[in-house]
Amino acid sequence: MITLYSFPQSRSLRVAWTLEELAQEQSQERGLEYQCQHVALDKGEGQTAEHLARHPDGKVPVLEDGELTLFESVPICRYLAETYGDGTLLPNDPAARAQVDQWLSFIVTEVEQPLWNQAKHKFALPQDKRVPALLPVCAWEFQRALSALERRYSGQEYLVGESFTLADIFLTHTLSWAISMKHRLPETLMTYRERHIQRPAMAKAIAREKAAAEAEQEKG
Ligand SMILES: N[C@@H](CCC(=O)N[C@@H](CS)C(=O)NCC(=O)O)C(=O)O
Repeated sequence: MITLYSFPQSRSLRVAWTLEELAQEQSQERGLEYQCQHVALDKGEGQTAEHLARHPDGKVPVLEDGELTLFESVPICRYLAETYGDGTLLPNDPAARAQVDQWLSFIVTEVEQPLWNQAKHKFALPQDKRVPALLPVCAWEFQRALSALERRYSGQEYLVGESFTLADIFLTHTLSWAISMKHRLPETLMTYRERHIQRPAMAKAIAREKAAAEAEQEKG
């Protein structure tokens, strides 16, 4: 059984979305099943010995698949697509696969980082470690990353080739994060995000993480 350790509105949604896309790819007989286990990061549950044994820094996402425990959203999603996919989310062709990897790397190192730094210096770091003067720098860096992105993305349906890949999951998720932090996106990227956010697998992934959180709350 696959277990995803998750928290709503966090990077674990990338994994839940990947799992839901793969569940749709699979034939009825093989159907990919997984459970979502909420980690109450807001109540310090990430730092318990139990969770630190799964993730050395007490974060989500973490994936368990049988004997395997993995952390970090990129390798988790790549592992899932490689193991359970049909070559769509992560193409088999080396050149197309390298292009997906190129975008994954660009998204997490260039596009996501200014957002994460902004979040850290706004609320995530301990109060005495926050440097408010960095906030405008983060906003500038994010816009710069978007400009770079726009030099390669000019309104096509998908980032790589003719089908939806992991690169689209990561970019759509990261753009949604930017919107939640009140960043302005260029029209082409707004249209791109709106198109992909409507995928049924995305709605299912959000619902799964939310249900897991509610189930934990009910337990008290
Ligand atoms: N690079 C990691 C980032 C993981 C991460 O920072 N997760 C956040 C939620 S989005 C977290 O668990 N934060 C809790 C904490 O910092 O203690 C990934 O992509 O999986």
